Amino acid sequence: MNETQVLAALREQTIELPSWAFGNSGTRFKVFGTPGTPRDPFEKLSDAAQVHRYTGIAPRVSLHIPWDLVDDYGKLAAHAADLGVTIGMINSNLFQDDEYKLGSLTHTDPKVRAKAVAHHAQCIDVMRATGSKELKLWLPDGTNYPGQDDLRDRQDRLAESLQQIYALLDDDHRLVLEYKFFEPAFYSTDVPDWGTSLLHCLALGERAKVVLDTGHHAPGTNIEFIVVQLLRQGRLGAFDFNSRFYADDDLMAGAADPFQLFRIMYEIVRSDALRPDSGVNFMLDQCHNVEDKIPGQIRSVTNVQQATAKALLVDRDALRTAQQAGDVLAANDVFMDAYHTDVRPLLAGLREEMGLDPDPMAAFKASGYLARIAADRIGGQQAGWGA
Ligand code: LRH
Ligand code: MN
Repeated sequence: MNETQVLAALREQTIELPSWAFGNSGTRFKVFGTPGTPRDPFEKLSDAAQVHRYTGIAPRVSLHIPWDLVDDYGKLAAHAADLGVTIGMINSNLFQDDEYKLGSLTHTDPKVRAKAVAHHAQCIDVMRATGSKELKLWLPDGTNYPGQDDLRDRQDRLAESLQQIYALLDDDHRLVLEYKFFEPAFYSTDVPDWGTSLLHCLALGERAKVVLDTGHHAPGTNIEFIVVQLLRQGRLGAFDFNSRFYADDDLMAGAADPFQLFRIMYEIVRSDALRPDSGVNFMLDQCHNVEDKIPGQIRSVTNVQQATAKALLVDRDALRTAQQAGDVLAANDVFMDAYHTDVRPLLAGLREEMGLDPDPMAAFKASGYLARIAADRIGGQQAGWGA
């Protein structure tokens, strides 16, 4: 790709933001509050719109139900439109109801499964009211001890429950199913890996795809290989980008392992899946436990953008020539050359072309927005996971 083509691809890139990243989050040890933290989904959208305002590539915000419950979703969608953003994926929540202690869609009790299915009917109503076309499922279901439940029966119950949810979708809706290898369950997880999610999606139908959360794999997993396999099947629906040093740390994308993010984005570019109509939704799924949330999202968006720019700069012809020749060092050198390229000047130029400040973080800091919300948002309950 020449520079014009690289810039054209970057100009089209969009990254979806998680509403919950703007609320308080933490660990079982502590959830720290922050002055100015949003108290409701309207304020979360206002903060998310700041990220789009300064990066130019974050025009959608994903909601989480019931964390983002409001009386009037039309009003929320109008508020989003006023801010220049739209509502993206609707995330269901199967991990905070007492009834789901031993499972939700996999529970032995049909009444509990029916409740979990009904929650998705509610989420689909939110999709209709906000114009969202994607229902995103992650279920914490699993067991903590061998023998606690029948692993095969749970899969059969899960398949049946997912079928019931899939049947509720409108024809232009998609269902994306996220996997995670452990936590909150510590012996078995019912959707632990890409293969299990893919099998359930294949059983459901064409509009069911897999969500790859970069923090949901066993250490040492070659995530970009999974990206290749899901793209080959046409079943990669979305990413939840974040980074980690140990487990599901939900740190800023590219912060812990920028090289991994580059390798993932290279496989996206190589399979021509960066295009807006590729059907792959690039989303962040993070928690800013100690850093300021809006700057944390700005940094994460620009980290993904940098990884994408480097991936677009890989000299594909030289790489293929070296690969075909079996020239291991030459091939790796071509790949690493792109990774070692400083793309910050290119991205600064792109932002200027887009009418933006070349340095989004500095521009946001200079706006005084953080001080304003800290002064304005007094009283009320700061938003969080409510766990
Ligand atoms: C589960 C998960 C899922 C969301 C939640 C906020 O670990 O990645 O995507 O529902 O985080
Ligand atoms: Mn996730």
